[in-house]
Amino acid sequence: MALRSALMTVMVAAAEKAAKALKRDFGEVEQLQVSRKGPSDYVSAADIKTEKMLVAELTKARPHFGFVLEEGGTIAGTDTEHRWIIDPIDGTTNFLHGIPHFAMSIALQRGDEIMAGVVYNPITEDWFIAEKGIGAFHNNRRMRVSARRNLDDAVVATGIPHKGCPGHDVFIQQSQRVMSATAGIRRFGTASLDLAFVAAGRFDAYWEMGLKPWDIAAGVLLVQEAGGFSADLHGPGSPLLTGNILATNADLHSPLRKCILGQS
Ligand code: LIP
Repeated sequence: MALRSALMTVMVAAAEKAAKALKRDFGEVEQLQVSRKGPSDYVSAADIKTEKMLVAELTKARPHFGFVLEEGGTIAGTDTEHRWIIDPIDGTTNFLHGIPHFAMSIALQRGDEIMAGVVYNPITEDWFIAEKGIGAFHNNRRMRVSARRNLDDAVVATGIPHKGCPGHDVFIQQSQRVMSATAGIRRFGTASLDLAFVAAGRFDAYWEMGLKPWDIAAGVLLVQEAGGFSADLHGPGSPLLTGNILATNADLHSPLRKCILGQS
């Protein structure tokens, strides 16, 4: 990246530092695939270790900001306006299975607004970054959401509720409608990268239900700064609060929403 703000420099440096250990851990997980016990304890340790490193680095740079963490919960800062929202390994199931499609997701929130976001896949070394009002970038290139206008041509990413989570029946009905109206559905397993791919114009849209703020906080800003928008799937609420998201360009939003929800 050619020009970076001081804030983005801090976020990228923290991710770079934590990525070194995470890459080694991923290498280890790849080795452990063939063992009968599997690498799951190892992966939760990697998750916690990465989060601790990110917290330590970000605290060094901005000592008063709070945190909303996937693993460590909420930590109040003395600056109550600013908080980091972090998923150290988004796409844990992929990581666990040695699939190199996962990311660190780091967002900075001020009040209710996401001001900056970094989604970084340390294996492919893909950086997706955005700052409010400045734009969204994939490595050094500015991102734009896709310009497709017809559902027929759209490739739509989604997420399937995990075993034990509610919504399997609803999801099957939704995907049945989407698969007969679009060019295809993709399920890659990492919400932050799904949103980054919408921002990059690779996916025309993405929807998922039951997400947590750390899965989508950075990605929502990537899409917004790339000219698209994210909304709650069902109504006016913020997807960061409801966990149900539809992210796409302005043309596809309404027809796709109606299609997903089965409204004529
Ligand atoms: C996961 C997401 C994935 C979604 C899962 C889960 P985790 O995050 O990125 O796309 O389908 O429900 O939220 O748990 O790997 O950090």
